[in-house]
Amino acid sequence: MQVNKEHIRKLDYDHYLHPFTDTYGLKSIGARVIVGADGCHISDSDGNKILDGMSGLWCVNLGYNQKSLIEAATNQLNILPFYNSFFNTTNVPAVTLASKLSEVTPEGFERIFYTNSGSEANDTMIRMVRRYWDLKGKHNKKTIISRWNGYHGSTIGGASLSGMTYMHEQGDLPISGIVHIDQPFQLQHGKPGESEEDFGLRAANWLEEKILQLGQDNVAAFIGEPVQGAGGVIIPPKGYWKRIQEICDKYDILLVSDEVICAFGRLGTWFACQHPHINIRPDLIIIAKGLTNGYIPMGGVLVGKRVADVLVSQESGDFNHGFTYSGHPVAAAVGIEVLNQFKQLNLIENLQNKIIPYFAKAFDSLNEHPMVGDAKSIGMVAGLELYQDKTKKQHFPSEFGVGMICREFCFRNNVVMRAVGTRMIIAPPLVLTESLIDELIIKIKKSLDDTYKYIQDNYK
Ligand code: PXG
Repeated sequence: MQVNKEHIRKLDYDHYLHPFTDTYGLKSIGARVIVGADGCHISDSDGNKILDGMSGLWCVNLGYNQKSLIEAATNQLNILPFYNSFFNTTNVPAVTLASKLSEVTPEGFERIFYTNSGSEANDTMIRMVRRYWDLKGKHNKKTIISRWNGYHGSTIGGASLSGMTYMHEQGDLPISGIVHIDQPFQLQHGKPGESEEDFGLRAANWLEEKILQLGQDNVAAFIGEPVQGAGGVIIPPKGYWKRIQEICDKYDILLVSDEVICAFGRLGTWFACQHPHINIRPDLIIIAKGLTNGYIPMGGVLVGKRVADVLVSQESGDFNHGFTYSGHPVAAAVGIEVLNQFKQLNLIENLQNKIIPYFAKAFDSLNEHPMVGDAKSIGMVAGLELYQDKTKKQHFPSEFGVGMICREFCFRNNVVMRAVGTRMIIAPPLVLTESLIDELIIKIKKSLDDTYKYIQDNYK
């Protein structure tokens, strides 16, 4: 597609306020204009074909140009482009998707509340767990515990649950009734000589300490991402989630698994809570992104039996919550086709048997780079640390902005990688082939080399 880049950039600056962006700063750089996509690559207005190591934004798991998804949306637009699910009405795709989801969800998950995004799903979750405890007659059980550096969205509720202080600083957040504990990140919080298991136990016990401090009768739920995504791909230590589950059981706290990134095969299982390294029995699962392959917005709260039974009981009455587009028929039609594609492509088995082991080995090889340490993956998500001295695990001074330098070189080398501080992370499409994994790793290595050289030339 031919576009006049400078014209688009001017309109962009004049009219479009981007998410999480310093608009003034963007003016001098100019936004990168993405004009098309094919398979696992995106293309920009300069004609570059860029391997998308971030699946759009953790969502285009089946890649771009999936004809069957496009047809599903187009057909549904012709049949019924919209109708709401309020006032005792429903629509066929929303019902069909809900029932098909229940075939792949963990046992006990038969119901979904639809939203349009992960943030809305988490806001829904806050209202739902508080409503649950009210209906149980435990009116003080309102506080939700989450984690510093977790990410749960950008609405008032989602941003409050998120543990990003730079978000809290804007808009007087968090709202009341949301508190945080530290993240289970051994590189940050581990003690010298501490084993992974010991750290996992110690980090999980921060939840128990917080519950005891607040009083168990005041705590409604604990929410966490099985593997933290936006915070920098923080893979939890062994034993962490097992202990979290025990604590939630012991103190009668609902467990919420935020799988907006980690569901739909990202870890190699349908849902992240089913992965052997996580292995939890959540009460609620938050989904979005991969549900519709990012082609059209949709999210939801998967509601487990314990909460569902109370919400749908004869005594409970209306749940006064919902969105115009809850259960949007076009989004639901795409969601159904995503599930079909997973089955047709035999994706989960293919990931487990072939692609994930290949990806894990390839990503691990990045540890050989002089600037890289702690390169680690789980399923199809991975992160590494950029070190000034990797033997001492010493980082570059933060003013170097080493992550941002590396991200820019990645773009120049036609691969998308995301920078989080000194961490570089990827979550490539799940339909990546072995040869595309090779392409990905070659491009990442070149970008690391370029970053290394740039720093040596400029900061000695
Ligand atoms: N929960 C999790 C775990 C997420 O990763 C949300 C909720 C919110 O979803 P919506 O659809 O409202 O954006 C997310 C979203 C990043 C980045 O920079 C990550 C997300 C969103 C935007 C940027 O890595 N995750």
